Amino acid sequence: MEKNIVTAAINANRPNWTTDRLTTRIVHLGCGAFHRAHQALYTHHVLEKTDSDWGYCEVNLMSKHDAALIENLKQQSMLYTVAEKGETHTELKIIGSMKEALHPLIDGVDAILEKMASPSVSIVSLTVTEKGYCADPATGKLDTNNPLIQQDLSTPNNPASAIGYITAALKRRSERKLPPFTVLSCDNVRENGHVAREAVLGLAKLQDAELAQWIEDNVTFPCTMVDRIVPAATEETLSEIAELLGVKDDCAIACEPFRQWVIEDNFVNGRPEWDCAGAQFVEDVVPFELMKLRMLNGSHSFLAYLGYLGGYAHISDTMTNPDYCRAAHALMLNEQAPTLVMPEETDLPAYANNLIERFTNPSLKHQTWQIAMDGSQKLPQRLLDPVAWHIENQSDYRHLALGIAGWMRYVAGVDEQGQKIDVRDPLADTYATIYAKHGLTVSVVDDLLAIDAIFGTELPQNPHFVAAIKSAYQQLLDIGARQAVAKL
Ligand code: CS2
Repeated sequence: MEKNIVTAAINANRPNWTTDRLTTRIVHLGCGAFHRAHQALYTHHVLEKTDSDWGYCEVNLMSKHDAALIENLKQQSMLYTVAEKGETHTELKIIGSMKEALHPLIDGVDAILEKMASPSVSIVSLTVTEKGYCADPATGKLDTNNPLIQQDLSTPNNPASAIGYITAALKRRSERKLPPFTVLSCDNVRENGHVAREAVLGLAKLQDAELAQWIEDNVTFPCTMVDRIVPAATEETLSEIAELLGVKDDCAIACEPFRQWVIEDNFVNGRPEWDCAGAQFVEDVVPFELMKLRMLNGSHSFLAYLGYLGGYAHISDTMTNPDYCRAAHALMLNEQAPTLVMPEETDLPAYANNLIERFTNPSLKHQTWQIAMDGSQKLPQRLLDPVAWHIENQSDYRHLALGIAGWMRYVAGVDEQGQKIDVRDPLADTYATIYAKHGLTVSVVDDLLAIDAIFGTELPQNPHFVAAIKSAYQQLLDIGARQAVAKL
């Protein structure tokens, strides 16, 4: 039976339109928590404020779990709730920007490619996480050894990766003489548009030179900076929202009130007026991306590894410890801010203060374990690029060094109390092999630094860097994370 959360909800802002108003003009790959609370919500606010008809076809490519979400959305007439949780007040919004949804396990691969190739579609956007780009994290180039890319290459009409889907759909459009779509990356990857372009063109070149040329000539890949803290939903979140809403919504998501979206205005086939909903269109997004990746995400990773090791389950818990709070602030202002070149009016100290406030929000249960995931994909842009800057400028980077050592200690897979850590990372097996050889000793550092997909080739050659990481790692072994953070 279809569940009508709009009529059942007792306590929420709700759309006064139905999906009939919408045309699928955007296909979104990766209908996870972040997308539901970010781009889909911006597009919903555009629908509220204008006579727009821009709607989404949501696509999840990966797991069975994702397929369940797609089924649930359909059950709920493509409506779901976003709970914006401030320190004391929660605002519920029912989001009405989704028109339809597809999953390869339910609808088949071809249905998705056809949707992406359909004339009404003008944008294909993505939130597929860092590893979804199948690129080498250190260089940003397509990793042709990635098993998903291997499948894309052997069966281009039955792709596996998001990059493979985009390339195959663009091929159909070029063959049918249809206009291209814009590829809009919304992931936390430095120069995300350029990485998406590298990956799509890299794959197309290996498949079909003519297609690669058509993509080069016709498709744009704007960069974006996306920001909103959206913890993965738990049963607890869902029941809390159900209580407020008056009905159970299996697709609901909770997040902070803050949101930001800075977009390079480079669309080949039209776009919604996202500026009406508070997005900022600029010529060059890269400085904003770097600011956010280094100041927000960099300190998030620092707090996640050292916080988890220190026994804290959530970011807001770590922030109750004044040493962690002070260290996060110092990391942002003393070691990340100086590496940035921002437009004149940017106030980085105010940005840092605001981040500290956002991290402190006790009603957001953002797990340190969740942020600790996929460190191999996150470390380069969050902590290693800034270290390279400090080495060049001969300045102090002890917070960054402790953050990197914290990651190394975390991937040991056992915490300071000897309990198992569930390490989730595409390179988890590599870490396990290294730790099996060395155990919890400082000698692991050399082998971890030798993973060039993360560290590249230059940093591990720098004796000062190696010494700094070894000393921070040894300190974690000797006195533990809480004391090491206190001593910074
Ligand atoms: C976090 C981000 O999980 C993580 O790695 O740092 O998801 C972070 O919450 C968002 O980028 C905030 O915009």
